[in-house]
Amino acid sequence: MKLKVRVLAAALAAAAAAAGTACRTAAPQGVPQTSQAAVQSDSAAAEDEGLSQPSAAPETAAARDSGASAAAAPGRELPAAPDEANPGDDRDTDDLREYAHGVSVVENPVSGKSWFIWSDSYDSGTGEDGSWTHDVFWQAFDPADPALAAKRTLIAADEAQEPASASVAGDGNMIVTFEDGSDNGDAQLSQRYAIYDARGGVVLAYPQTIFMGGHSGHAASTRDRHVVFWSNEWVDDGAGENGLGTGKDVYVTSMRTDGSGLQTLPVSAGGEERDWWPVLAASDSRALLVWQRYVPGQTWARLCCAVYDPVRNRLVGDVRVLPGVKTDYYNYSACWLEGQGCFALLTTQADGTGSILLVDESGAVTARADGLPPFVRESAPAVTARADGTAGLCCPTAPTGALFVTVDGGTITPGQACPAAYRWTGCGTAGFFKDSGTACFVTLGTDRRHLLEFSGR
Ligand SMILES: [Ca+2]
Ligand SMILES: [Ca+2]
Repeated sequence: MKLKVRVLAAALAAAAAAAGTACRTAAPQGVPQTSQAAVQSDSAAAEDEGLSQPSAAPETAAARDSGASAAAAPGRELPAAPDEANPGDDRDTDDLREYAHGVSVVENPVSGKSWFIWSDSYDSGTGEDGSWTHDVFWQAFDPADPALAAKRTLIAADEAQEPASASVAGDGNMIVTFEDGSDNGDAQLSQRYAIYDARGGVVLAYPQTIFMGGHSGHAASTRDRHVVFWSNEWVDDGAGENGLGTGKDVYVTSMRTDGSGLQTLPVSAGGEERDWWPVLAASDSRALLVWQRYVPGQTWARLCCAVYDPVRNRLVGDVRVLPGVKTDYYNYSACWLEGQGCFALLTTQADGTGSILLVDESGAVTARADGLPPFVRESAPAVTARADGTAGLCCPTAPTGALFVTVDGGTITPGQACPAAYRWTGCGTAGFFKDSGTACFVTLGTDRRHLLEFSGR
């Protein structure tokens, strides 16, 4: 049975919105000119309709004056209280991931199809014994005109399959991986996956198992390999977030895009270090592995990273413990910046500020920006390679809004800070650029998905 082994941190302190230039006032199509951020939610009705059925009309979250703080933004939408969102559902609310956990945006380079892939238990609820029930769902979307539509079941099994994490390789084959509470015998959990082709056909059907007992894994794909970074074992001694313990070791597994040639490497295993919550990003040929390392007596973690070569199944250089980073538990992400030749690592530090580090393919930290607004737990920024050669990022900021950032030749420049009414959860958020100046995010609320849009630079 999969219970709440990890609990969401106390809500991030509502740090004042970072000073920044106002967002461009030009509104996205279909949104009133007063809007700087549009919010669309998939209503329960939309969930009952066919895949191509348009979702409910977008609701507008408007901040009427440029530079207005999020707190002052009128007309905002906030998630309903959990007990309102789920009438008759007695799920407790200390860990919102009980409702939904893990979302990826996958844009297939071969078929041109794009999907949202995520885990939720919106309809299935929580078992009477408290066990989670998430299944994995998907929805196709048009990146140039994204909209929420009815969800379709990708993988359903007993207990919970979460957090879903998906990525696509150069030939269009896609891996979907998650921690699986189903059918594990004494192991209780396992890291499992399935592989699909460019059109969504099954290449390797669920359940494929990476490791019995494995948990918390995430996926990224190079041109010709899928990479899953996962954790093993749990140390339950009252340490870690809300006293629920920590993971112990982290391993990486890679395979060809059809799932053959599976190989595993211990990244940090054994020893005294307690390493967990492994996330990653991939370039054409390498993956940046990022995880947290427990610091005894503290309520923050060290952030560790390593670059992995999935063809040779070895690390490029050593494991690095990033100096001067005291990360808020679970609050970091990584992405590859096409055209810049580096990864970006985003983290929220224990003092409530955000940091971005650039890491090259050999694992060296080449640039760093601190003192940024805090980022949203379990959020992946939207990333674009601009025509002028720079990389544009749009990063969800806690508790609301988003920050545009430009990376150019090793320089990290914060751009516009965009207010919004929607209050992010830590359940999972994934971004993409709709056009060069508009970032969109699919994000998991307590009873439905939401789609948000920010215009700026
Ligand atoms: Ca399930
Ligand atoms: Ca260890």
